[in-house]
Amino acid sequence: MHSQSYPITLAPNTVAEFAANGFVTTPNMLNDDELSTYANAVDAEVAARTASDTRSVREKTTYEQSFVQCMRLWETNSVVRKLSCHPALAAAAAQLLDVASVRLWQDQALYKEAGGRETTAHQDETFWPIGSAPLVSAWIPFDAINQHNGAMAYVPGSHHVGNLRPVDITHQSKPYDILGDPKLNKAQPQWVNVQPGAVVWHHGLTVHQAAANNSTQTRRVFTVVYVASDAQRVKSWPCFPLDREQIEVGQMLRGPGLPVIWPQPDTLPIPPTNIGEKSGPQQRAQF
Ligand SMILES: O=C(O)CCC(=O)C(=O)O
Repeated sequence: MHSQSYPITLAPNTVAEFAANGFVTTPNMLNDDELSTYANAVDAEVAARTASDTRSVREKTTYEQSFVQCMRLWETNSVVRKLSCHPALAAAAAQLLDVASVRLWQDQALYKEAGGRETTAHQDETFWPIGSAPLVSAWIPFDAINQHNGAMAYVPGSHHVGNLRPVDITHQSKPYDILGDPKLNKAQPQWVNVQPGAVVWHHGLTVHQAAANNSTQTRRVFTVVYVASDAQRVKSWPCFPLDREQIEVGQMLRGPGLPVIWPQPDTLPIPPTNIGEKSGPQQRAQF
């Protein structure tokens, strides 16, 4: 058992809902001051990283039309670092996964521009060589989001079916129609409207998608992905956060790029020095 008490203890029915459905919303996780501080910091970081990109949505690739994706902001922005390592969120992740300790797997801004297309249905964890290690994403909206401006939809219980075929969400090849996978037994995705301050959590194997943004404003979302601290690499295929730490197949995750954030460390983690281009918007399709 961990020795730190949780900053926010989740209600048993929240944990049970996540275990049953593979997604759950937790309201009031961030107050208004925190939200505006973090939203401003993420806005600034996204603006800096995309400053030289003057293309309109229509001029972008199919994948880029789903969102502007900027990854590992915690490594380059000390304010965003506080959000990515937020103890209440990391502790909530540990409670949902029912593990004593979690690491930061990645963070990212997913800004769906006005007119941006839908996000193709997929499972996250099939993209990464860590098998089915306990993994959960916090989807943190900075604005109210509904089906009109890019809400997410989740297939209830789909995390129980295990790793399905990876979906090429970049559309460089025809994406696998995961919603038609026989293992899902025609289960339909459920749309989730969300207010700023809330967090929507989804399990690494929950099938999910997002609606197009038919509004005139950018849909601003930040996500933090947490993985059980004792997860191991199980495949050798390239994966930036594992390769950077020289983690081989069969070895446990470790290193400054994959810091333990629950239990809360004494000080904020110090990011790795070899950030490179992989922390910028060039780092695509590594959901
Ligand atoms: O926000 C989106 O459009 C997609 C998000 C997503 O797929 C995820 O957070 O895993």
